[in-house]
Amino acid sequence: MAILPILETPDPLLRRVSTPVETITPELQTLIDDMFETMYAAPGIGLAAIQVGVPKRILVIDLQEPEEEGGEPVRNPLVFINPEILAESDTLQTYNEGCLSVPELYAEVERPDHIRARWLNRDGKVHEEELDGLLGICLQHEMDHLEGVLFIDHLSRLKRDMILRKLAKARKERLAA
Ligand code: GNR
Ligand code: NI
Repeated sequence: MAILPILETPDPLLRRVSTPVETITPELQTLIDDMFETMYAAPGIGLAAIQVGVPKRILVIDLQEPEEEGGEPVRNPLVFINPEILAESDTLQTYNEGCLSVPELYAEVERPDHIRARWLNRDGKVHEEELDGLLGICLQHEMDHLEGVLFIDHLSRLKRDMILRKLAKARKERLAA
């Protein structure tokens, strides 16, 4: 297992459209294991393969929500290969999103509040389910990565430019330090 470097905007790879997985090989299983290790270490609740530089339609998600208030987080690792959205609700929900590839910045993003999705799990078995709440949001955020889309693309031009300026400034300060 290995922790992989996470690409950050404006890395042009993050804008690539990822290609479908044709066969689930042992190499892909290793990549999936490494993606989980990388996501848990970050820490994050989701990760798309392109965020570690691999343009394939693979996502991992683990919301790590405590089963009860104040309890220890329970691990629930989910793998989504070649995910598709079959339907989405007209009703929207807003969530203060962040992204490991847009470090330290959060913004309110509006998305359908539930979706029907189909995907393959790590064994290649087909799943189809209605997803809502944070899992629905996270899957939509990760699926955007497969199309080269970042959460900041959903914001107004003004807000996005403000965020990109902040990022460039932080980067400059980091280099100067
Ligand atoms: O860790 C993450 N948290 C998060 C919070 C709100 C909405 C989406 C996310 S996904 C993000 C990890 C990430 O960048 N995945 O691509
Ligand atoms: Ni992200």
